[in-house]
Amino acid sequence: MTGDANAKATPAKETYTISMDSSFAPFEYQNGSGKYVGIDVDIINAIAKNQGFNVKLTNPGFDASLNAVQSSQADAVLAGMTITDARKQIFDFSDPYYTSNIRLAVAKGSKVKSYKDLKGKTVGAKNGTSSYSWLEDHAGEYGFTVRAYDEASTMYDSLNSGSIDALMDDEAVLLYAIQQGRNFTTPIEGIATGEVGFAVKKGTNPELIEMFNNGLACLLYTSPSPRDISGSR
Ligand code: ASN
Repeated sequence: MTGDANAKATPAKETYTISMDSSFAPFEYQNGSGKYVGIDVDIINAIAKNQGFNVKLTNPGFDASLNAVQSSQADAVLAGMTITDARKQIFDFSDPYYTSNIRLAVAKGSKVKSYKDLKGKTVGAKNGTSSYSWLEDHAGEYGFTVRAYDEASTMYDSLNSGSIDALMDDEAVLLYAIQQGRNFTTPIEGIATGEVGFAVKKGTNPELIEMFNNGLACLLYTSPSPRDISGSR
């Protein structure tokens, strides 16, 4: 961790636009009244409050968020984004705030018990994600076809209706979906994809990364109780 819990960087603009996934519970998702809530929402609101900057949150989806930041339509991505060497070529990342696995899900009762059982089958993943890259890298080896989705709810519904045979997503998100009633199982262990961070377009908004790191350090090391960092619900 590089942040200083006692330091404050100076915002370079009035309001920063933070782009997020559209359907990625429990990190960002719409509650019953259509308001976006979740871990990423809580984290950025708490950090902005702690560091004294304003945020506007938008939820176009994961791949759309990467594009929005690359084209300078948004200042940063906060969407459970894995820190990878390939991404480091085009983004600057904050200190990590989470460690992630990706994992395969199939419908309950499916005969798929290993990657080998995916031969001839169709597996979904969201465009631009680490799950999508993993599937692309292994499609030849196991003989499956990859289907790309813009967002998760259509993909989850496709698995439910049987129009795809399996899907891959972040493990925590999958397990949460199952806990919330999705009729899926995860027959194979997750694959470690590493740490997750907040990202800006490479070479831009350095003060935003500094404020994120300082605020994160403050939340992790000095926050008296988790109740103080929620409040967005
Ligand atoms: N964990 C995914 C990735 O880093 C991001 C996401 O699905 N929101 O590729």
